[in-house]
Amino acid sequence: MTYTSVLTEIRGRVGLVTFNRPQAMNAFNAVMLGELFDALEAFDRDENVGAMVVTGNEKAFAAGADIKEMAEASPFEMITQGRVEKWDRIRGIKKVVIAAVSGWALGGGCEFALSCDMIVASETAKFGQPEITIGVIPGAGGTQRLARLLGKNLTMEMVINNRTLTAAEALQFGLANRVVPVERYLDDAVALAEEIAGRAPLAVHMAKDAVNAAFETTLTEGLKTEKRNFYPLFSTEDQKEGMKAFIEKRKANWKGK
Ligand code: DAK
Repeated sequence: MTYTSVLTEIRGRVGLVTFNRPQAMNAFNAVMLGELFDALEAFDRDENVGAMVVTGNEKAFAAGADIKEMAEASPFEMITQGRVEKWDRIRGIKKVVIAAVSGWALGGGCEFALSCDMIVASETAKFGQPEITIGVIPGAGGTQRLARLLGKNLTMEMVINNRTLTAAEALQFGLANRVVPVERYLDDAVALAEEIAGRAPLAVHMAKDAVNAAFETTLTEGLKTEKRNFYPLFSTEDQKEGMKAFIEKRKANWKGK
């Protein structure tokens, strides 16, 4: 598959997607958004890929949706162009996706990073929801995902008063998993993804699904999901291998079965 607005490569067992609209601070136009999810879904199906990383460049992860593209849109066009469905495609990805963020992660860029499973940030990363400054509000989950992560008051300040978070704040408030010097953020994200790609694939999938359930439902229902994901793993070869390897004091050899 040939893309123009994203670049793709496989490093080890990690599928890497790089936003490629530096002239527009990697703003998401329809083409880039479509290519992003096409690429992630292709990696999700690829047996050679165990986990994924999405990144931008040092100056901008992504500055949000392309304002020039949607400036004249009517509500009807916003709905019928399938934009909402496009953004939701991230929720269908089964393998782990890590956002490697440097520079600006604004609007939809911040929301996309929040939709990933983990965030590795450079010291220069800045997270914000500036939609209020252009007369709208976040539309790809920002109000909900930030409120769950940061609580109400800070989310209100970000969404209503364009408060941005520095990388240090993102780490402090649990939005970023780790913050590293700018020279290292991508390599560290890929190394983390490689580590995850080396784990038992079915267990990783069930774990991701169970953790995500915590944000969808009540504790009682979430605990049921956890059990539903836990027991079937005892029918896998990897569970037998993992526990045998522990007892025999050796490294497990995962098959993904
Ligand atoms: N859209 C289009 N172009 C953008 C852009 C954007 N979001 N951000 C930057 N650019 C372009 C600039 O227009 C400029 O292009 P030229 O003028 O050179 O042609 C180029 O990128 C360089 O930008 P600057 O000259 O502004 O660079 P600076 O370093 O001075 O500033 C900045 C960088 C990132 C702070 C600034 O560019 C900025 O504030 N950008 C806008 C950030 C923003 O407001 N983001 C929120 C966009 S609204 C939806 C779901 C989600 C969304 C929509 C719908 N559905 C489910 C339907 C999401 C909405 C948004 O994200």
